[in-house]
Amino acid sequence: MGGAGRRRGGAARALLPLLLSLPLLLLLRAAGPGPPEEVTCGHGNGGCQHSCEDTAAGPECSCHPQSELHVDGRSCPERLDTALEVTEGSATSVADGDKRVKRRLLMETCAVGNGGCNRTCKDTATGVRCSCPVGFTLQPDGKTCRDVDECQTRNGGCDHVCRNTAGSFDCSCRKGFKLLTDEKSCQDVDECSLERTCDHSCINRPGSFACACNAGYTLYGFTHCGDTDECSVHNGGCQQVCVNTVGGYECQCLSGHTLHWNGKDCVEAEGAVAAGASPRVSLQCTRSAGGDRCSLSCRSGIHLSSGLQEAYSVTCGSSSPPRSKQRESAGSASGDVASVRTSVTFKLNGGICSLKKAEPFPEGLRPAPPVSCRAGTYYDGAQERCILCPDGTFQNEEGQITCEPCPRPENPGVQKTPEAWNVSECGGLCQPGEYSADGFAPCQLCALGTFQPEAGRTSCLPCGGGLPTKRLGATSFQDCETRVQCSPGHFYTTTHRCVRCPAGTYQPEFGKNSCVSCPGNTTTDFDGATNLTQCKNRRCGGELGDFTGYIESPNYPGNYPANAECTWVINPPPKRRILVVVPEIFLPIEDDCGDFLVMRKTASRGSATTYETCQTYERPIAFTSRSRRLWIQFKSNEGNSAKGFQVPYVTYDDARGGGRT
Ligand SMILES: [Ca+2]
Ligand SMILES: [Ca+2]
Ligand SMILES: [Ca+2]
Repeated sequence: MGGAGRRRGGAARALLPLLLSLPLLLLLRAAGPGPPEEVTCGHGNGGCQHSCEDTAAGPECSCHPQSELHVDGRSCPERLDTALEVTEGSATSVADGDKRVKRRLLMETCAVGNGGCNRTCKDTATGVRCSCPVGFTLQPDGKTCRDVDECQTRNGGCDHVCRNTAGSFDCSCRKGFKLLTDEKSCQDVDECSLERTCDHSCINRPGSFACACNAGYTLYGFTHCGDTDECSVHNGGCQQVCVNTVGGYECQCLSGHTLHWNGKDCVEAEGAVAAGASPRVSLQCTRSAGGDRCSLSCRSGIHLSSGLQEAYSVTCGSSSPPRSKQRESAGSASGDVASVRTSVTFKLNGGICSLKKAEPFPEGLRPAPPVSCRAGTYYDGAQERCILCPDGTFQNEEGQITCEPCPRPENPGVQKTPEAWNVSECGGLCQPGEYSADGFAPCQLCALGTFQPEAGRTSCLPCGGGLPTKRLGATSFQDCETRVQCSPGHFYTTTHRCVRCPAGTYQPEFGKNSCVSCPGNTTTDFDGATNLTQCKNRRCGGELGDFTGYIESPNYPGNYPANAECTWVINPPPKRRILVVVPEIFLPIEDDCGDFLVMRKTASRGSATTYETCQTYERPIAFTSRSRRLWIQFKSNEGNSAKGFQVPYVTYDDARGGGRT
């Protein structure tokens, strides 16, 4: 009430000069007795406080608009304040309307119930005034504040997502973009600038990225490159021996034969071997319990490299130096040996030696380069455009970065076509479905019961099992009239059955007679795989670095394999503690927590546990380990799989010194 009291006192003070002037005016009136004197406006304003007008009955007073003529007919008290002060004295003489005015003036102040204002209240000469903070608007009632939905106007200025909040709004960006410091603009994340994004090449794209592998490698798990086992399908197209190597493969020929210029066929050696010719290789296989025993003889150096599981790759001779990345087994031997004879056990697919050509990139997984160059051209990174294949080269695939050299005919008179999009355009080559003694025209169609998918070949492949073809000149095994149509995940055998692709291989297509080996060190969880994504790297676990490192689920960021069991140990140096960040973790939601990640002090279940989850969390969390060392385990069951996790950690100096151990 202090405010109201002051207000009333203020009004009284304003009236004071008027009240003081009243006795003087009354005095003037009282001086009236005696001889009647002519009173006019020209004399003392006729006694009027404001305006005076001479009439027949004498001067008539009136007041300025803000004032009201007093009952004395002369003075002009201020209209509003007069009413107020008068009502103070004699409540019975005022109208009800005046009561309301009084209540408003006396009671409605910011001190009482915030003046009815929703947010900010301010006293003014004409009453309270409500206002709202930034982000709110005052409603028509003059009191209530309501949030402004900024997102309704031009999306709040946000590039991507606008989310309205009380009094404000938030911009956010779609996955693969980051919010800039203006908190509105979104910019693509350049994943390629980060370490470990791709094994080989990385291609940044707006909102995403793609990985690509060097020739001879197959992309798996989205970012990894594993050697393509070209020999797993159609024997790599080799007529006799196919030798898979890391990043490539090689066709070789048996004793008495030399490799044809097409690198795949073998031709009978005539007379003496020309100087500098390909090293001759002799491979003879015999069936015995558990597999085929092969006897190999080479003229010069031999390189052995262990392959997948029980399979072994054999490279003979010195025509191509062993690749630096090639793993050599303990039994490898190399040197200037005139003739090496060794015995090697090969892993063979269902006893079939001749397999189909691999398709390293299934549809949809193959990454495209920034500019997709058509067949017959290649992408020049320096010029950033597509260039026609130069004379004597060809390119039969889109979006490549090189052109392949055309094969050289033994007859140099055969001309070559520039800008070739297919090896068969190099000039004079036999087309797919054809063959000739040297691979060049004139060519013959493949006989019934045989097919040839490649150009420039000297022979055709048999359908096997006595199967016929519908026509001459067949180009693929699908032209062979099989007795059943095999579905993906199966291959056709010479016994006319469809057999599930063995573990470690897959087949995405119908009607094939082979399965494709998984790339690199990957394998499938089960047999009958239909897709390259079912090839997974199972490697995981181990002792981790002292200061910094990361753990990731096997095959990350591809789905992790079934029945995985990985154990890591972080053992920091004395007086250091472990800080772990889990940016996100993807585990399928299962009732029984079949797949889980746990971090605790030791392998013992009762030891101090820092982290344990069997669920997906997409929001990042960071925590300090409860124990000085960490034992980390990830286990998956046979059920659903998911992307898993990549969890970085650092160890830091624990300044406090003490703490749990
Ligand atoms: Ca808002
Ligand atoms: Ca990107
Ligand atoms: Ca290879």
